[in-house]
Amino acid sequence: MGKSTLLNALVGEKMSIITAKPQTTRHRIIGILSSEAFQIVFSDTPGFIDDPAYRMQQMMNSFISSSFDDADIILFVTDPYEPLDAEHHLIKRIREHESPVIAVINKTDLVSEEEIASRVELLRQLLPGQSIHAVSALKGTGVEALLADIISNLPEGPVFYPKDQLTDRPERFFVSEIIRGKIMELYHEEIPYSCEITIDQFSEGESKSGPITRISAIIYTLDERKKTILLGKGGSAIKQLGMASRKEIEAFLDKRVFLELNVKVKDNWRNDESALKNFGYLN
Ligand SMILES: Nc1nc2c(ncn2[C@@H]2O[C@H](COP(=O)(O)OP(=O)(O)OP(=O)(O)O)[C@@H](O)[C@H]2O)c(=O)[nH]1
Ligand SMILES: [Mg+2]
Repeated sequence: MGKSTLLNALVGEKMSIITAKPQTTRHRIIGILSSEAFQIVFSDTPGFIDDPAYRMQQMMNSFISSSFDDADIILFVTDPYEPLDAEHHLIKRIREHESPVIAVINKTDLVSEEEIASRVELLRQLLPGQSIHAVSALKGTGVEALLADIISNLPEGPVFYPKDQLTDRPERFFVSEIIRGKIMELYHEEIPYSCEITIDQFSEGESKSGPITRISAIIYTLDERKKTILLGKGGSAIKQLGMASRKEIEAFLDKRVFLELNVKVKDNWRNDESALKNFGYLN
């Protein structure tokens, strides 16, 4: 659908990780856009999972529910390919909800004007009276107009965050997300879905060539076989992961980084309450 791509485009920062694989976003990620006149707190969420297979996926769905509960405006992000009808879970849920809804048809760079028009018509029928925007989050088309519509629908209220604050999560969360995003890009099949990352060291230090941020991360996976795949022959895969991650972390922090990755097995972590707490899915 491109929810995270849209969040990044609206906030103007590379905040939420984007990959071609489904279920990339696992948490509710907040991006804050402030000006003299307004403050918008955007929540990026996971995509809805019809049939959660383990506790982590249930928690992912729960982040959508909590966003529904808190939101003043709901952005329903869809694309020209998603099957949509009156029975669609989110359409039903949105129709029951009181907040204004803005339906966003994303990825319009991939289809013809006619296809966009028929999609707009379909959404008009499914969500009568709500505004509809056709955008390309990737190219930026229509994002300004969407933002203007969001601003015009904002309720009056107090400012929640300092004007220069972009998110509510610490740097180390984004560092772990960058590593997870690289795992999603570099590994296949079930590997990306078997992994979770924690950061066990994040400290500013000195090296011969100047200041350096030392980061050590643990990649948890489900079993020894997956650990072997993550490491690769002679450690070649993990080395590639480390290099790709470090490059992106350096760009994100705007600092030189020394990154160490360790792989550990944590059996069934996706159903394990204490592991899920530790990984930030449960309070
Ligand atoms: N052509 C095109 N591709 C897009 C656009 N927006 C997003 N994409 C691509 O669609 C894929 C998924 O984008 P994401 O932003 O990660 O989608 P998401 O809805 O956040 O996905 P999950 O977090 O997995 O639920 C990526 O490969 C993006 O580059 C767009 O406007 N046009
Ligand atoms: Mg996402």
